[in-house]
Amino acid sequence: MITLYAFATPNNLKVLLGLEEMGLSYALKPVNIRQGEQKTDAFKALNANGKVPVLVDSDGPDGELVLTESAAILVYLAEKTHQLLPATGVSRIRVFEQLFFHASGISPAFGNAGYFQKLAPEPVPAAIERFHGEAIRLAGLLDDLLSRQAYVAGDAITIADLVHFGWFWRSSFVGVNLADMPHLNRWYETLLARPTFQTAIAKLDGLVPKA
Ligand SMILES: N[C@@H](CCC(=O)N[C@@H](CS)C(=O)NCC(=O)O)C(=O)O
Repeated sequence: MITLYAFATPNNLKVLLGLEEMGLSYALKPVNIRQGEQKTDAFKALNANGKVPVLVDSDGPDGELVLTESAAILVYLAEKTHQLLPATGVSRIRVFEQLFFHASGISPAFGNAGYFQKLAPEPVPAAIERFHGEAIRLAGLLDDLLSRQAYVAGDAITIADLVHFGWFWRSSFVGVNLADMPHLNRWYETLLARPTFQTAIAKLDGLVPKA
């Protein structure tokens, strides 16, 4: 039995996309981060870092497995199901290249670009220039990569596409205009059209309580 603790944000969408793409059955437990539920003692017993997503697999390799970090969760699920991650060779390394590029580059730049433009209590122009500029530059690298191949790690969809998609799903929050990047836009629209992606997005949206 797989349980995913999550809320409607990019890092959580990444894991939901994986669960849907891999055809796994799972229970979804909302953790409302707008109300601070991720900072309760009960939740921090699952993740001392006080963040979602957290995956609990009662049928892990050594018994119950509690796992944090969206990219690590996707690697775990891919290896469990033998899907979306080549078993060996350069094509496998290309997936990890993109996962690390995402975790060290795209994710912090996009998160901070969105924060300083939309959420910061006061304007900090230098921070906007730095993080928004970096978000656009990194998206441009992906646009160039996708001018030569169908997916970010090669010719087949992998978990690397899922992690990048999570943040491009929030590109308007970040201020990255996909219309300016034709190859990235083609990739995004192709993924968005997949029924599994539509299901994951609908389930994620359902985690936000209706006003
Ligand atoms: N590196 C982590 C980041 C997790 C993360 O930042 N989660 C956010 C939501 S996208 C969160 O829980 N924020 C609430 C908080 O920091 O209090 C991952 O990829 O899973």
